[in-house]
Amino acid sequence: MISEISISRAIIKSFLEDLMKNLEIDVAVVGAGPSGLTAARYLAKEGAKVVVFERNLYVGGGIWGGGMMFPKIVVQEKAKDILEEIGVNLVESEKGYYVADSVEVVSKCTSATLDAGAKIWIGMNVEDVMFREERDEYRICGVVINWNAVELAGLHVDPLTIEAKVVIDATGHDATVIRRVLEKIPEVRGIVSKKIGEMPMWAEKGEEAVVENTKEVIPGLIVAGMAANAVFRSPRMGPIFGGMLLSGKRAAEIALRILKSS
Ligand code: 48F
Repeated sequence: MISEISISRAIIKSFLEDLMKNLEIDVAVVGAGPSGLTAARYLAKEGAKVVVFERNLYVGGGIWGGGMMFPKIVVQEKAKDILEEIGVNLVESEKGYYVADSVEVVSKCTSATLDAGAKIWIGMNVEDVMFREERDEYRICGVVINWNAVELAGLHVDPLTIEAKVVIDATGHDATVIRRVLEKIPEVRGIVSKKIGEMPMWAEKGEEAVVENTKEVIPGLIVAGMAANAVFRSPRMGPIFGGMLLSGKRAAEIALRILKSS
């Protein structure tokens, strides 16, 4: 006999336990695209307590669609080990251009991130951040979350909060977290571009820039992936993903340094 109530109890109990255990974490990664998943994997591997918040009901961000919905992505030599170490098959198409199946990339990146010990919560929108003012400086110290369904329905429902020592904005082209911070705290505008949004396509420049732009822009807040190029007005690069993976790895290294010094 199958009891509907036992099924409900299992789900409610298990997720509430997850929530309760993760009200205070080391790193909140916002966005489960290539940069966010990679950052979370490397952080969790080093023992950090990490949750990835993804507003869609699915992970992977822009990986699935490959190039114009041809489900393939390209990575270059310098990033290929990030995929190879989790078992993604890469085929050299032309010298230095490695192609992978986009569904395989999403699946293996996700599974490796979970296996490393990170939590991934879907359907959850990060609508704001928590901050404190210390010694004339603003520090970001957590995320403000709500069900994305609430946002989409336009309902007035107050959110809940998760305290995090570091927040990584890996929200892609929209750069939603840093955008919200700058709307509310215009004083920090001086450190990033006045206008947020990436420049048109220039793959080589965009790929270099996305790694350089991955940094702590406000104490406690790191930008990674396409969000980093949007903040610093660097070019887009289309379906080459090495920069996204390297940016995620770099975001993890920066976050680990912050965690060690805190
Ligand atoms: O867009 P996305 O894949 O970001 P990324 O890691 O990678 C960019 C590439 O996919 C591609 C590219 C490569 O050449 O340019 O575009 O920088 O993933 C971002 C994820 O963040 C989620 C969004 O649904 C997507 O899955 N997201 C955005 N805002 C929020 C969010 C938010 N406020 N709360 C939760 N999730």
